[in-house]
Amino acid sequence: MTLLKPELSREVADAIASGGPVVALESTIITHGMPYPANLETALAVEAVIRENGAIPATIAVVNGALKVGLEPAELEALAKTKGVVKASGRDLAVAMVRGISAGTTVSATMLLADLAGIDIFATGGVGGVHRGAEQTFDISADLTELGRTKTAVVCAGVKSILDIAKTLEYLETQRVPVIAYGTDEFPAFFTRRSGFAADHRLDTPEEIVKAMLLHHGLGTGTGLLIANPIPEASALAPEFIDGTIADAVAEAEAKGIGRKELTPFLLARINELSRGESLKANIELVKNNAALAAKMAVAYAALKKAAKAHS
Ligand code: PSU
Ligand code: MN
Repeated sequence: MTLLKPELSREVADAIASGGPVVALESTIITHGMPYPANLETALAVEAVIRENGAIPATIAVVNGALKVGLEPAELEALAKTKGVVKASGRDLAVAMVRGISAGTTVSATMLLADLAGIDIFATGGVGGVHRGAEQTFDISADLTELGRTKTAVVCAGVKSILDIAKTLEYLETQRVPVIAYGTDEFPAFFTRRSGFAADHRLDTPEEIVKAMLLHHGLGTGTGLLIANPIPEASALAPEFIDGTIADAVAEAEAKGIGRKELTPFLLARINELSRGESLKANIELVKNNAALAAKMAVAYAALKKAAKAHS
């Protein structure tokens, strides 16, 4: 069966056709990850950072049932403002298309669509993972299984300690996903630069990371790669402050019986409220930082692929 082709914006289509650098961006961070208007401002700022670093941004979402890769500013604004937009992981896309609805795409759905579009690199804030208490709830994000089957490199700031970080790293190992920390030995914990867990690998330049990407795909592994880029020092939160906030939010979710796909959006919103916006500020800075690294990787990867082609 032939695979579907998402609808590419003109700019993204041209960049892909010429082998130019493109960075995919997700939209659940817009619809469920941040409040309006910070969500829209951040989405636009992140696109600008990608351009400043020499690549073309491709924000991905479902708009009235259409799979879109590269959104117009008006489409971004509508997604950011509309209440009750669906959160779609990869498994939800087909039904969203049939119903003709709009949806924010999670890391899992965004990887799937980026791959169909021919985009290799994707920047976000944090990926989903194994939730605390997963031994009872079985709550493991589809982001992790998608990383095990789709060849996209995802640049994130590690994972939040709303998750069980140790189990998340174990699960990534099972899924055969290389976890590469950028410029650090430790796997970062989103709001903080350290998690207490060593990363499997450390690389110190975007050029080395994309070389590893090309080799990883050349081995026919079939999996994605997770690139963990620690939050800039100046924007990092104090662990004692944010860990307490996260623990309160997790306890509240448990008391209220919140689970399944509502859990992550609930925790993100509550952490933002309980931290009086401190977490949101840090979140915005780390996403921009990830976008810059992803764009540099995309520029280096485009050059590497062109050189590889010329030699073959
Ligand atoms: N974690 C964050 N910010 C986010 C998300 C997770 O720190 O915005 C979003 C991403 O879109 C991610 C999704 O793919 O939540 C994971 O949801 P779940 O845990 O339900 O799989
Ligand atoms: Mn879940």
